[in-house]
Amino acid sequence: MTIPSHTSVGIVGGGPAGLLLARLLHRAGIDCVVLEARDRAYVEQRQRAGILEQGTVDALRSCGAADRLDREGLVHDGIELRWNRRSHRIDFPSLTGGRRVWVYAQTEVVKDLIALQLADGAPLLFEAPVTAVVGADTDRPVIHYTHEGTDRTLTCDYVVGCDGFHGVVRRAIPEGELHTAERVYPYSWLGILADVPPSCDELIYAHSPRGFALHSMRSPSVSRLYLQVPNGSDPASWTDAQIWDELEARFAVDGDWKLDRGPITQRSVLPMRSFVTEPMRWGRVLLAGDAAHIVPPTGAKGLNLAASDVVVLARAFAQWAATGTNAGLDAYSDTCLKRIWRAEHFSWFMTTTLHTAPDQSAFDTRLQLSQLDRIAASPHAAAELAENYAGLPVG
Ligand code: RFL
Ligand code: PHB
Repeated sequence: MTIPSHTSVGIVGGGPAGLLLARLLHRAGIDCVVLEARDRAYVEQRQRAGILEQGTVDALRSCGAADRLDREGLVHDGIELRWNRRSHRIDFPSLTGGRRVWVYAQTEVVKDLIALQLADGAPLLFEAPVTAVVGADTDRPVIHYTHEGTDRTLTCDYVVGCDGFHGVVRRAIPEGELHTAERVYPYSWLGILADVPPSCDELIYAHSPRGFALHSMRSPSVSRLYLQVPNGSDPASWTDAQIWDELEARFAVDGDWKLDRGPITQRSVLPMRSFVTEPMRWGRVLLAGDAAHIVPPTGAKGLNLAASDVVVLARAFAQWAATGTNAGLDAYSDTCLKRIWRAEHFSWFMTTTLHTAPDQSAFDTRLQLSQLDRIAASPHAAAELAENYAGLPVG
């Protein structure tokens, strides 16, 4: 493959944000190059999110990347909340005017987008770590990267940092220009993948005196489950039986529900953080997805926010390419931040309502239980949760 030395849009990072942006730009006839630090297998295997909102599914469909999603994705019309050994179902379509979500793993979205990109898309380079972006305030920002042992440069009209929370593009923006807001939570998740059919038809979010637990799934034969654990926990310090016992204790509910066990094939501990950097554009450098914001995973928003950022951005680039106007690019940051802050609030709300903090008082717990009771008692409170979870329209 010939690697160009100039492109319209240089995309740093081949995660969901970078890959979807590349696909949308390709469809709009705008040339771009994607530079990804890791190898293809690593990017395709990285276990992360599992829930797609309607807006994300619409975006994937709009660029021809949803064939397998439409065949294999599991449509979910609700979630179950558990607390005090009780259970309450939140029905999305009736509470949101018809919205629903899809269970389709981020790994699968990424595989689908990579396959399309390599088949007929713009150049996508793996093992091409970007070391720096210079000239954000000039007409021709330059990406410095290495590939096959050689230092290279890519000159761009615009650079988009889709390089995640630990990426380098954010550093191209002078420190004084960026404002960040952050919260680090005093607990983490131990996530497992298990070869066992899910013990539920819909996801279960459980509040318990022993801490939070979540039952999700990857397919009709693979379950994905999470346990709240202390920060710094070593995933290897738990035996499989201890993990299943703890999950069973936290999901305990009156009635005859049972948690089926199976071989655990993967486990990892993920810390939880809220983070927003503003603005998301400076000069000719723009940030999208986790490079600009992080949410704790309790609201299932991370991947969906990344997708909505790049939908807005792709529209702005299409307007710029067609008419030369920067209006969409100028509005990008403000447009996205409205949705981002809504998702930040919702993710914080779900996290702090369902988890038990190390210093939690009896008062804090009673507030959590009162809030959960309110959601069960009031269609208005339930609708507030459902609208946020199922996702607001991309705008
Ligand atoms: P990604 O997926 O982190 O992709 C960024 C890509 O950029 C590459 N990169 C570079 N490439 C070139 N040069 C450099 N210098 C580079 N530096 C980095 C990286 O290798 C990577 O491929 O960000 P993106 O595209 O914005 O997508 C966002 C989503 O991945 C993220 O919001 C969610 O997965 C968040 N998240 C979860 N969300 C959920 O809704 N549910 C979950 O269960 C869930 N689990 C998770 C998660 C995020 C995690 N991270 C980031 C620590 C579990 C983890 C471990
Ligand atoms: C997942 O399936 O990995 C998942 C689902 C919902 C969440 C977080 C993670 O809130």
